[in-house]
Amino acid sequence: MKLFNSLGPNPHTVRMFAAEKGIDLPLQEIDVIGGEHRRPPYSTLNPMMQTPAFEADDGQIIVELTAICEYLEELHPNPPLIGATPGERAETRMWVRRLDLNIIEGRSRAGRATMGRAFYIDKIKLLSVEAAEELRAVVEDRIVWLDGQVAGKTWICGDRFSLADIMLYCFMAFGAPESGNNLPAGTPNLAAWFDRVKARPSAVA
Ligand SMILES: N[C@@H](CCC(=O)N[C@@H](CS)C(=O)NCC(=O)O)C(=O)O
Repeated sequence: MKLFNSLGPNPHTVRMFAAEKGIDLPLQEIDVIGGEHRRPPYSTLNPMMQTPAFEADDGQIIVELTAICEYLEELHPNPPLIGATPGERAETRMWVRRLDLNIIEGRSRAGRATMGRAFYIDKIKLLSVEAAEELRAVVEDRIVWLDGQVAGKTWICGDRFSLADIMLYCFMAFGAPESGNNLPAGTPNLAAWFDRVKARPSAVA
């Protein structure tokens, strides 16, 4: 197996997930800044032209970080990071879906249209800067909502550290100052949660 890796929070999520499980994941670096992901052979392997992509031992290519993590969990169920029971798996998937729909996709889209504008402008369709700022505000509203949901919990799924924590951590850590995070103001519960995740050895994977 190997992971087509690059800078960015999406590959980081898979590396951290694998590190939590003690999986030695060989990496093949893809130069996203140099546009390697938009040219063959990578663009043939992953027509979405994004990283990460994962090549299984039987040669199957799996794309989308949640699909890759699900696959790794099936091969290496312990420690469970999606869940050991149907109920645990459903709870993790509920949070992962909420993160994807309400925070991660919106934050990525807004970031590409603002901070990343010069890089992306001639490559993909972008929101206007104004729309991106509005989207950023919508996302921040959902993060503040999430802050209330994690009050009194150690992890997003309560006592159970999961893929949901890894995903949100990698996105809130990406591009953040060394001593801080990308969380909006008014999220003290998530700020404490962020520091707990950051203290795990896997965070630097
Ligand atoms: N939905 C994808 C998102 C992948 C993604 O956005 N990857 C970023 C790197 S973190 C990327 O390839 N960016 C370069 C580009 O979009 O041109 C997933 O779940 O893996």
